[in-house]
Amino acid sequence: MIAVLCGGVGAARFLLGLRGVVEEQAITAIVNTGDDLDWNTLRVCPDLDTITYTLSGRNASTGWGLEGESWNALAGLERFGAERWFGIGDTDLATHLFRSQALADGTVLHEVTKQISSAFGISMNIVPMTNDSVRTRLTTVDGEEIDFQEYFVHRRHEVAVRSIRFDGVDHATPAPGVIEALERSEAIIIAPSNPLVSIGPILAVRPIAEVLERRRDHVAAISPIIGGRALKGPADRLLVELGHRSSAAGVAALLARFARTMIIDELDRGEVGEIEGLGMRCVVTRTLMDEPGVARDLARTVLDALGVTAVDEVKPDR
Ligand code: FO1
Repeated sequence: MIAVLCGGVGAARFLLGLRGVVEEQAITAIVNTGDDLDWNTLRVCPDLDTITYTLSGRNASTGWGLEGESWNALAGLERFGAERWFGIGDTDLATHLFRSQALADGTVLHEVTKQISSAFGISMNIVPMTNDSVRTRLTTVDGEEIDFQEYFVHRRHEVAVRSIRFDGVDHATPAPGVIEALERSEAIIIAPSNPLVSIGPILAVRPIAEVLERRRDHVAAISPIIGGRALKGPADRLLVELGHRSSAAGVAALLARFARTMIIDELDRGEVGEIEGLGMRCVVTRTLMDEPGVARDLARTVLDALGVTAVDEVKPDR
C-alpha cells in the first residue's frame, strides 16, 4: 500500500505517474480540503475534484475543472447580479449538486467522494483528509482575513500575506481510512504540492502529523519548488512572505519533522548538503512533470528511495 498526501494540480500529475508503476487500488490519496468553499449553497472541493478529474483523463488544460465545459449556469446566475469570478462549469456543477445533495441527505464526505470517483471510473482510493469542516484563512499584510479562494482566485494570489490559519482544524479528526492507510503503507509520499496551503492543512490534523512523525523513515517529500520557483500558484511568494526560503531546502526545513527523505530537482543539486544537514536523505532527480513519462520515472525513483519495488508499466495513461 502507498499513501500520498495531496493538494491539487501537482499532486494529480504525480498520481498519474504513480498509477503507471503501482496498482491503482494499492494507492490512497489523502487530499487537502482546506480549499473547500460553499458556492451558491453548493459544497465545492477543488483539490478532491482536480485529482478525480485528472485521473479520469477529463481535466481541463487549466488543471482544474473539466475539459470542454460550457458556462451557461454561470452566465444565467450573472443575470441575477451574481459575481462570476469563481468559474463553475456546467458539468462540474453536476458534481457539486450531487455532492451537496448527498451531504444534505447525511452521507459523509469520504463516502460521497468514493461515489464520485467511482462514477468517474477511478479505482484509486481518494479520501478527504477529514470529514470535518476545515477552512484555510489568510490574513493579508493589511490585516484583513480572507478565505482561500478569495485569495487564490478572486485576488489572483497577488495580495501579500502575513499569516495563515486552518479554521476548525483543532477539532478535526481524520476521515475513516486515513490513519489506517498511513499505518499500513510501505511508502508515504508528500506530493509536490504547496507546503503551506496544500500540505499544511493535512499536517495540521494532529493524528495525521503524529503518524508521519512516528513513521518518518517511510516518508518521502517531493519539493514543489524548482530553482527557487513554484511551477504554478503562489508557493514561492507565500514561503518568503511567511519567513521561509523559497527553495528546495526551505521546503525541506518545513517537512524535515515528517519525512526522512527529500526528493529535489536536478536544478537544485547544490542544496543537497544543506538538506542533509537537516537530518534528511536527499535524492536528486528530474521532478518537472511536463510529460507522463517523467511523472512515472519520478514515482519509480520515490518508491525506490523508500525501498518499495514498483511494478513495471501497470497501465498506460488514459
Ligand atoms: N482556479 C482559478 O484560478 N479560477 C477559477 O475560476 C477556478 C474555479 C474552480 C472551480 C472548481 C474547482 O474545483 C477549482 C477551481 N479553481 C479555479 C481551482 C482552485 O481554485 C485551485 O486550484 C485550488 O483550490 C488550489 O489547489
